[in-house]
Amino acid sequence: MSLPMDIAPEVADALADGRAVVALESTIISHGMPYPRNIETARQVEGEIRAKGAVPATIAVLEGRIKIGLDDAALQRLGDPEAGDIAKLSRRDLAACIAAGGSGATTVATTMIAAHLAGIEVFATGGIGGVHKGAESTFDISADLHELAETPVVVVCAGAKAILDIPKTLEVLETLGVPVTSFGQSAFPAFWSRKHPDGINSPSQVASAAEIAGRFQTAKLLGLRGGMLVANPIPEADEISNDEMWPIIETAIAEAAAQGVEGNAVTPFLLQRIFEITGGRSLEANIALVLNNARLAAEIAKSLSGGSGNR
Ligand code: PSU
Ligand code: MN
Repeated sequence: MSLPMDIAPEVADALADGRAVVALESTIISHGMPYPRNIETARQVEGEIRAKGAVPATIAVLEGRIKIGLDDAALQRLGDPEAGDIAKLSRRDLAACIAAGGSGATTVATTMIAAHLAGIEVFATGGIGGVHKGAESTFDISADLHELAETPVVVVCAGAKAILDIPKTLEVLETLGVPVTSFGQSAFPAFWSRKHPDGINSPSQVASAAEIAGRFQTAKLLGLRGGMLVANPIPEADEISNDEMWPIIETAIAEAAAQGVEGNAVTPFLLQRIFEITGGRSLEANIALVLNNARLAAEIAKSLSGGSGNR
């Protein structure tokens, strides 16, 4: 039995030449943004990475095979609700989906697994999953956190989604020994906003992509297992203030609880409700921060590949 994985020729060539490649997830397409902006955004994110001289590799599972790099038809299949159901695949779901020949979108956790299998070291997303508010009774803690402790991939995000309990998320990352750093500021960013209202700081701060690459290479030399989390604040022009977001987040969480939403449906439900309550503004901010993360991830990938971009 061989590894059921197909690497797009453009990505395979770049990897063979040691050029910069950036992995991208697909849950954000299938379960994180409404159609058709989800597909437009996926293409735009790939475009930002190319403009920086790196090669994008969007990852998903289609008909039982891990796809590293998606064509237009695959993006349509993942993003268009009328094209059929797409599962949300976290670590526990991956082998079952592949063994059954199924299709699904990869979360941060499973995108890291697939990127590592393909030899990709850098991955850009929006916000990682984390410890949900009320986790002391629900135990809802994303598998993304454990994956960061296991799999050697640099994940660039805009912090944990502000629907989460960010202090508890940082505590769990500390317990798991995951290096966490903020880019260009001390505060740990809160996804739609550059700072958390309670002024929560990252355990460390970096000023350049080269510094991030240096830390990752050092961790590998030391034989430390796992990845790194880079928290890149949303650009100032695109942020939504905490004053505005916080009551909206509280409302969405209360609705989820009242409707008994649980398990892996919680995050998509909250994102959709916040989109509706903000009249679509949360989506514009989400797109802006993903594009911003893609640019930084491309710079990190170039640093790791010895500065060589797409020649
Ligand atoms: N970032 C976004 N939108 C998303 C997600 C991240 O901007 O939809 C997805 C990621 O795939 C992440 C997942 O891994 O939400 C977390 O889901 P859960 O809380 O069920 O682990
Ligand atoms: Mn969960």
